Amino acid sequence: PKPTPKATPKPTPKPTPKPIPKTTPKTTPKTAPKPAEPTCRLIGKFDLHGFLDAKNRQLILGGMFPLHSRIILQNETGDEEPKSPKCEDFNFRSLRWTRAMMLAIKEINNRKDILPKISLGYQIYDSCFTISKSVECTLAYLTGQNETTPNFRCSAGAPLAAVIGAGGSALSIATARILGLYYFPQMGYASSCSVLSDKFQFPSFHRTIPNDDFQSKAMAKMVIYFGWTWVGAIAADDDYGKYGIKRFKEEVEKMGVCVAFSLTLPRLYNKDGVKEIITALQKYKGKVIIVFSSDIDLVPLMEAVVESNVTDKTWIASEAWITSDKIAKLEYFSHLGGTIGFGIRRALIPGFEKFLYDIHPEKGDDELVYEFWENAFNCTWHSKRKWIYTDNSTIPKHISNKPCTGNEKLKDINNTYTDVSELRITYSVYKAVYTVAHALHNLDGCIPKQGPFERGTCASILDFEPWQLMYYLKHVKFKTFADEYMTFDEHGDVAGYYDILNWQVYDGKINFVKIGQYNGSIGSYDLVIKNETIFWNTDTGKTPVSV
Ligand code: TCR
Repeated sequence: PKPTPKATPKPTPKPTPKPIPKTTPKTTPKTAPKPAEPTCRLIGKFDLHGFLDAKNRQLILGGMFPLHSRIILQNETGDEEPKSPKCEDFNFRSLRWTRAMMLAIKEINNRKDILPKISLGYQIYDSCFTISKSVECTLAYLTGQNETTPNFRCSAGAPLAAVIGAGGSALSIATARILGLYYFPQMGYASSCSVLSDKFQFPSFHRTIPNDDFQSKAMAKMVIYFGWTWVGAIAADDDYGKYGIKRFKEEVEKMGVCVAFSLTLPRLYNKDGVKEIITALQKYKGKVIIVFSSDIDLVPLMEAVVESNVTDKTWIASEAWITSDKIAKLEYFSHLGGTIGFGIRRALIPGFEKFLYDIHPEKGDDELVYEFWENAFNCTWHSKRKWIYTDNSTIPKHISNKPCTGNEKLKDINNTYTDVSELRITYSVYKAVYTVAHALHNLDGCIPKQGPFERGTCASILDFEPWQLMYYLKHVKFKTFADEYMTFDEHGDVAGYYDILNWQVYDGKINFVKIGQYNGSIGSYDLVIKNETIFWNTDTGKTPVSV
């Protein structure tokens, strides 16, 4: 059974008019909730209150990005008040994604042709790459827990129109289960797992990244194309890895290819788990290894590959690590050079580079920028630590004691944050914001009596129900600045297009050279590879033979 609404969409289930009540600890039911430390770190808020006329025509977009890669639990024992985990390991790449959301919003606000009478603001949270934080943030959106956020239905303040995120599939799956209850619009920019296409489970989820089914199929076709008959497979221990590899196996096995081994990367770093994989790799005589994983989860394995000198393998990469600077390092090139993988559509966003450089902690944009600066320049803002950092101003071990002066220049360092050569997920974030904006614009342009809802009614831009915006999201159609046509199929999915990339070294760095493409929506000529442009990291320099 599909809950797909027709001309008069009915919410499934009906949006609850009441906000979710804030939880109060059972033991102290009468005390008012204390002004708790923020559980979900608000890393960016752009609220136009005050700038606008009294009518206050503004809407907020929520955003969730993994600005840190791990959480540290704050409760050692089970017999104390639960505290929200802290986050560590700053992620420069996702700060770039976050900035793409900010730029898109800024552009839309300046444009006369999209939502001319509405100002968009944003409310961005750090998911810390974990499910628990993402769920916490989702609840914060729905309840307005972080006080600045109005309840999403509260028309007195700025209503929350949609949530962009939550990042990886496991996080989006968890958050989509909650947002789906309210039929609340969610736009994924990096969640590619095939299960998210199931609208019975995730009725309000849409995404601007293709469903991984295309990628698994493309990988299988590539294996056949190169004539490999045996391959090894490694998957991250999350929905992305498991489903990606599962579909890949189904596809290749249909065509008579054997999967020699299929191993799972340990979820939390664990030496034995990594060692087990290394042993399997050392024993394996075959050459071709397929890896479906995010870069963060893959780092420990690739470090071990280099350390234990596993060579003579050709790595096939899924989209999440093919262009990652965490793995594509020059020091690893003798082991990982020649890697082939898939990248989603790329586009150079006009003005983005300038916008990226236009960041400085003392500009007062956001507290997070202090942390970014410390990590980028390996220095410490001694004066700021005490009042900005919630961790009692302790200086993380990896950061030097050298004071930050504020005169450091981003141009002087090589940082993935300012690298605009591979804007793929970044472009996907940008598209996600534009998609919501176009849907809102169409909602606003509804002609009374000719509207899509009961008896031709329209929704009002400042007081609509989440399911009403869902209607417009489902029917959105527009062209991006890069001439890409954006529209969704009935599963909330976009067309499956990938560039096929190959790691080659020149000019003293690793380059991701396009050696072909895969277009899942055209028939038999879907996979195109230019053999002569490939760099193979094999003894002969030729295509490896898999047995
Ligand atoms: N889908 C992955 C997460 C992910 C990602 C990335 C993470 C993708 N691409 C790039 C970091 C960098 C693709 C998922 O979980 O669905």
